[in-house]
Amino acid sequence: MAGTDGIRCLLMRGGTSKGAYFLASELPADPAERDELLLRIMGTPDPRQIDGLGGAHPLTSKVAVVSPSTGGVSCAGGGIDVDYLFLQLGVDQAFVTDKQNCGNILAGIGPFAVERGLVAALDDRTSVRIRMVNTDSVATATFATPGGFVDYDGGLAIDGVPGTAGAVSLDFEGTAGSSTGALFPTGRLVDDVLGVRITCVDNGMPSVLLRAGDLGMTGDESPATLEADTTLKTELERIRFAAAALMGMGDVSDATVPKMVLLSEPREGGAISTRSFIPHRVHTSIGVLGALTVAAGVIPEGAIGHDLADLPASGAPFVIEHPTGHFDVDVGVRASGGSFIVTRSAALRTARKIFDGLVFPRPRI
Ligand code: NQM
Repeated sequence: MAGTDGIRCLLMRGGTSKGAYFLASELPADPAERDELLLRIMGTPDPRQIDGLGGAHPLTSKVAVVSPSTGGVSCAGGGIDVDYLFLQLGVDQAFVTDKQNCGNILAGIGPFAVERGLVAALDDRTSVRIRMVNTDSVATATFATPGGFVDYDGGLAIDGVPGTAGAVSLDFEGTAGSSTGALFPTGRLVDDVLGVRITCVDNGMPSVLLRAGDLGMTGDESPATLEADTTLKTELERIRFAAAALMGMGDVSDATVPKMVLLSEPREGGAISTRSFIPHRVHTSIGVLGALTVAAGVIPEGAIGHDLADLPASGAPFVIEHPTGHFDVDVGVRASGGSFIVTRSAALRTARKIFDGLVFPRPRI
């Protein structure tokens, strides 16, 4: 339990992110006490997170809290194995937020559930049904478990991670509108905010899609170039606040959503090119739910980005270009009575167990 003794923690790469994974029962039950402890474990606030596990970037300042399922049935009718609460921690600012979900850290949840004995692995392959507590939606993770043990090795390469590892397939249910209530939460495909045309969309990650060209950008700038552009960042933040109000999200000054995604025409044979502000640093690739959301957002004719996109043929992957390569997702959207329905959302990721042991939080300052 929390205190001066170490706390059991598994450090895992999930997709293109890295996080500290805990059993809920091994953290304080009180959320305020838990969050205060997690800040000390990760070394926040400090730009280098030198005294903790955090890696000095939002993509490596993440925590998963996992517990046996409290029961329930998914919208596809299956039972749930485990509950996963995602927490995003600040790096140089002392905040912990549960207002967003994370599909990259999700990739490690099934393996973690097996490692901790919450789910008994089958020989060969195991599927774990996960309730994503932040958005009350469900994902099924399937991965290799030869002889009943997780096999992290394999031949799948994902851009943004060196080498190859074992595939974790992620199938999502109920992502559309899971944070805001609707796939297009303003009720329109396009809104005009502060003179800029945007599409507000939520297929698991509330996001604002903008044409890079409308902001004077080409859309293939590096994350460092975009992060150094303070004029652009100020304008994006003003648009983000106004868009969030239209999306019914209220004051988002302390939230890491909505994400702001600059779109441009594909350059590498994909469907669309992206640069994602998450929302202040620029993603070195793109989030899982972020990618599912961009795909669902640009498919309908008339949405921002639709005319830039080279949409895949039916059944082919939707290839999202990002700063370190591409991410292929499987997303289906169909029109229904004046609105749009997401018919499938799925992606492949990899995960790797890096360290399993006790973490010793730095003392209170
Ligand atoms: O969109 C970063 C990540 C994410 C989120 C962020 C994610 C997702 O890559 O599902 O994975 O957008 O803050 O870890």
